[in-house]
Amino acid sequence: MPLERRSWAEPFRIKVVESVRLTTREQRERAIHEAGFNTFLLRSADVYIDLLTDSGTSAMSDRQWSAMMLGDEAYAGSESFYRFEEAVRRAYGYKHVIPTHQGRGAEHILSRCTIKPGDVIPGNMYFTTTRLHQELAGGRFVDAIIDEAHDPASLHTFKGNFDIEKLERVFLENPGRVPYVCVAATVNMAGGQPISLENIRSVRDLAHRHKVQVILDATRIAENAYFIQQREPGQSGRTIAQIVLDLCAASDGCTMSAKKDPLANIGGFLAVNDDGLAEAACNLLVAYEGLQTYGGMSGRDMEAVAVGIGESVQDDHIRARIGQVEYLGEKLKAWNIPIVVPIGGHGIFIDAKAFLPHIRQQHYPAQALAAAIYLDSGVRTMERGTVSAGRDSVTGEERFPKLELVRLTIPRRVYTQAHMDVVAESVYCVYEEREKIRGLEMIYEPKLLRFFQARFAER
Ligand code: P70
Repeated sequence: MPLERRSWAEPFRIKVVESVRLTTREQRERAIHEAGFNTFLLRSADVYIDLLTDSGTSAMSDRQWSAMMLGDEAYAGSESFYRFEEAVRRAYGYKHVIPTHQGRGAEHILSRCTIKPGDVIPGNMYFTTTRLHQELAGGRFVDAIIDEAHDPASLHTFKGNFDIEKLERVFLENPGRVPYVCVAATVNMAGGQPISLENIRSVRDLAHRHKVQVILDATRIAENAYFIQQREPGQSGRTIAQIVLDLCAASDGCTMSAKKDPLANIGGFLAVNDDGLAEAACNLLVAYEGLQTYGGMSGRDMEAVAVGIGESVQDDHIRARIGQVEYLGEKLKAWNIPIVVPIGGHGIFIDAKAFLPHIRQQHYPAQALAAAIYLDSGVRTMERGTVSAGRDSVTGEERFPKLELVRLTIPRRVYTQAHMDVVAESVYCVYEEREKIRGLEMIYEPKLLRFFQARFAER
């Protein structure tokens, strides 16, 4: 009998391994109490499978490691910068490439160069560091994503799309006060959801009619391109590399965290077409990041990013990367565990409100669930709900987002299918015992990006 479907496997074999530590329940009890129920404050030695983030946690290839030996550590005019610049231009197509130490460095420089106090920056859902830099520059973020993005159960195929009417309203209500539109591909806080090519082109057309620039957050653009290839009419025969170039061509520039898609452990850049903006950015760069030929990265870092960018837009790579995320998501779905659907690009997002209906949002259900999963198995995940949303920058009130999520983020090329099975089974066991999980109260709250350092106690 012919097989219904043939399996696929990762397009690599493993050359180096790193041991991980299994812990006992008592050790984990102690660790999570010492960490104030915040998975950011755990020591990695106490973590078995680390799904906190896909940021800077990729396994580099043999080619990346060997390129690092070629790092030119000259303070000025490093050869590594020129290879980095060439790789960025080839993959993304922008004219000017401004290196930064990571994504938020690029966000800082961009915000400082473009935003005046009182300005408004529309985007397809907020991201924590992006919005913070917009606010620190005196701007205000306005969400213009489609309503479906805020509904974990909506099966819309492009939940990262802008609502073009909402966006137009922002332009009409704030004439001359919109420096740029911030377009994320994919949308992290919505669950790694993609924007379609058609939608970003409409955004570009509308923005340009209002003389407003479009800046991409290209951090996970190859993953976005994969969903376009799979789902958007007319795109299935095209390569990821071609679609990535099309996405960039629909914008005037981008910020990038090279710690995600580009498969590096550190690095980033701002890339723009406008000569004046590039000049202003290079000026600020020397104050905050470093010279325009390193921007906070070492020569070897730039080599690793340059090679990683090339690998990140290969079809085989991205199919296996997102295929692994889907494998985990399908297992959880089969057990009726409430997750954000469609399954996103960089991780599985558990709907903590649906998972823990007995915990009110004021008592941080997603934070409590992340701690409970760690206690069960040593799997580390991240809260993406009320704690991450923080307080309103004007009123100081806590924001209660519709999406109260726990993110199981899959590092690229790091874990195996067996690891995914262990993770899925842990979430299943926690789900079986969910009534026992208690809400939390915050006993220490930092002022900026509170989720990184906040501490909690059980209620
Ligand atoms: C994550 C990481 C970083 C990120 C991102 C998007 C769409 C910009 C950046 C900043 C790390 C992180 C950051 C804040 C809170 C939690 C975790 N996302 N845009 O795990 O880039 O980290 O290089 O400065 O996702 O999602 P960088």
